[in-house]
Amino acid sequence: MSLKAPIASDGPALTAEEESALKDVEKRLLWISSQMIHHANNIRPNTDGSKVGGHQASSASVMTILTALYFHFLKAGDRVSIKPHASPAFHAAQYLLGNLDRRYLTTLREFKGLQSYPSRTKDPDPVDFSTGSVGLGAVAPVFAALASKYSELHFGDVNSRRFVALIGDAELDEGNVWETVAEEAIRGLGNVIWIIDLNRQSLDRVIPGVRAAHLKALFAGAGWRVFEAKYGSRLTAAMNGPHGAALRRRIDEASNEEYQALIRVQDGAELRRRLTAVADATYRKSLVESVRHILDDHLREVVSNLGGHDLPGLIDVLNQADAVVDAPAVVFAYTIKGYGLPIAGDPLNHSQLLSQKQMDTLRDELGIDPNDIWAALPDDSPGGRVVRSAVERLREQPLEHDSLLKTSSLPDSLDTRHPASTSTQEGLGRCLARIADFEEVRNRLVTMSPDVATSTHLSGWINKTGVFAQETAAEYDAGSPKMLKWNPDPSGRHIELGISEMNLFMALGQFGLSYELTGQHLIPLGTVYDPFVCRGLDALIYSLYGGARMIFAGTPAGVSLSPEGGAHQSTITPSIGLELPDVVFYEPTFAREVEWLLLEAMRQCCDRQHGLSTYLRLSTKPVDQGLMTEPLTRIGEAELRRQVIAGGYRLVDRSGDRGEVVNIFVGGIMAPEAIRASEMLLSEGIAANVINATSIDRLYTDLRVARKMQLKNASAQLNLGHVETLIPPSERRAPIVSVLDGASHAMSFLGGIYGVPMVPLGVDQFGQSGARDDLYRYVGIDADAIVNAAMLALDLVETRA
Ligand SMILES: Cc1ncc(C[n+]2csc(CCOP(=O)(O)OP(=O)(O)O)c2C)c(N)n1
Ligand SMILES: [Mg+2]
Repeated sequence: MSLKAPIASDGPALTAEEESALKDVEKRLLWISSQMIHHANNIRPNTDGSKVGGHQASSASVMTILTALYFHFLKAGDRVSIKPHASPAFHAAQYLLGNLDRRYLTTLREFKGLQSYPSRTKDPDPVDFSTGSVGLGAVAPVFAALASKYSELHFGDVNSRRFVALIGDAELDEGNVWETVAEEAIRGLGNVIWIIDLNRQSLDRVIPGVRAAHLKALFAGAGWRVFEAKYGSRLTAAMNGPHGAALRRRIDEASNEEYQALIRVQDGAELRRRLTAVADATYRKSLVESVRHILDDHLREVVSNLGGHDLPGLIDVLNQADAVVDAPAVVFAYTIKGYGLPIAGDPLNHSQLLSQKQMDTLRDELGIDPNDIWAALPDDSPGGRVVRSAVERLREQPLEHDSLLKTSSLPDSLDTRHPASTSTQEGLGRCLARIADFEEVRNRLVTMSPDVATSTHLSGWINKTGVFAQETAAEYDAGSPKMLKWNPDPSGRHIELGISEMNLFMALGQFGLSYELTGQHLIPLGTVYDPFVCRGLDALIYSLYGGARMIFAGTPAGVSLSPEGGAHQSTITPSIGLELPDVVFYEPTFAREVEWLLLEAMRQCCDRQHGLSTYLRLSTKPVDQGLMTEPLTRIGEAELRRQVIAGGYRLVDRSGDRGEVVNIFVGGIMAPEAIRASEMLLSEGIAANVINATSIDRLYTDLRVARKMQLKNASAQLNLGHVETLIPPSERRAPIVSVLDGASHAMSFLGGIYGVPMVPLGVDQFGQSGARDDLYRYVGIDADAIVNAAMLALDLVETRA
């Protein structure tokens, strides 16, 4: 492993006065964040006796780094992700910077107060990236940097600058981190800086072994530039002094556990004894010499003087990392968890809290006025002046022109021509190829896929808009005719990622926040094989939690993908789509529906206040588009379109037919089977309506909203929204059958709307290879199964009566 040789620092070195003023800021941050946690746990009345928590040690670990960042290094336009457990430290910094009202300092982890982990959407101060699930907040800025680079290359102007992540060292255990580090698409992003808070502690333990060297090698191997802030200036001076090489060897070779134990030894003489207790006599002699000039009282301070707590050294390394322009940079900042607190370096300090007595001592040590414990630094003090200049440096400049795509710029219709029989996946591909003709929309739409662009029908779009790369790729077979033009170039509008669904959803999320993070509005649309939505689920949840607006197609879905077999057949994804907040789930049947839904999904992405993300679950199953003609004529195009978006429509309306009534709700591409079943039932004298549930999510939301209204006001008129159109009053006692190429549970709420017997059909086992009809029969969602279910549903009504 070769570390990059130190290069001349780009920024000016820190003067002694600046260092002293920054130290004042650091001390104030340490106090305020520790006191915020102390207040939440020990002073604020605890109504239910549950543990509040708040991580004083994790916050203290990054105090020097945060000070260096916010009060020296960062500038306007920099976007920063903060490790989850440093939330109090982050809020303390925002308080000093004037971005957080003082009254919030006593509200950590309180309802409507400061969130336990930084939250973009719920914290009152400006959080760039939500964090909490370790590993995800680490990589978010990398994809935001890619969105920024993309925007810069397409629009020339962004208000973002550098993307910084402050990461706990145990976050590097998460596989998603390495999926991102190795991702080809992020290569060359010179404005990404990761700072690893290397305290060698996680939640339960001191991390064993010499992992730092291994981790550095992994980054370097992936093309990242690696820097370290290992030893502070006092320790470095001792290591460079007489016999200093022995001291360096002793500390370099100590295991993490031994080093943590050494720095906890309070008594200087005992620390000297343990530090020099090595077997080899010559080595021992040199060691004794190396620390002879350090007084017992100072020895602990010198031995624990790590680079992550040394402001001048840290700032110098940050400047070096900043000077890198051709690759992401990572800084390994060696720290002590709980630095500056009596719990420093204790292996069990993750959740430890200081006692009142310890807090009193800390307050006096840090020079805090006991009568004004929340005071910020006075404006006319050296620390106060540092804060004021930071405030100026961090003042944001909006872009000259608002980049938000207006909904009025979206075409009303795409007028795409679809074949007589086609699938929803092909429908999406054709619609996207058509959208490429609408310049304003094309400019803001960016597609992405984890190595499945062609197999999810993005080729038409790609042929018209190109593949994105930060630099033009060499073309080796120019001139030969090609079905697919794949010439990566900065003007391209499709981003091809490696096979990492985590990266896909992280990228979708950050591109989906591009308007907020870079000033340039982008509408990201991703395609992913539907079963692998689950593989990127954590990143999907993360992106939604952070407020991103995006569109993705899970395609192909279900056992309808018949010969492909069980490993590729999704079952539980409709429930995921239905249950996740801030995303609306659709499962269309016809290509026209796809067109309407796509335009609606884009409209939602333009609405930064109330818009939702959209999940389209699609299929490769060809469906006779003629089956839509009758409802189109009966309902009328504009109204049908409204109903498709609202969650469903009556695909087969038997209200004019005689006989017992049953309502068949069908999710997406099972519609042909449901229609066939309805015809079979009609010959038995049963009037089976087929309701195409384009969005079980929208229908369930209608139900929830109605019930909530009823809970508030029992006498209020029941309003079930669109459901009332789907089931007219005369049919509200009719039993229901639901059919889904997915787990049956997802639609099983429908019976509860009007309290009728219901038989849900779906795929409740893992799939397998086979012809489509064989599989439908096997799992029980074919027309015969639907007929049987309808009979049973009618029987249930009678039994009940
Ligand atoms: C995905 C995930 N798994 C588990 C946790 C629980 N957890 C919270 S902090 C932590 C250890 C973090 O260690 P590190 O990143 O080194 O931060 P430090 O506490 O040392 O500052 C764990 C396992 C989590 N927040 N997220
Ligand atoms: Mg740690």
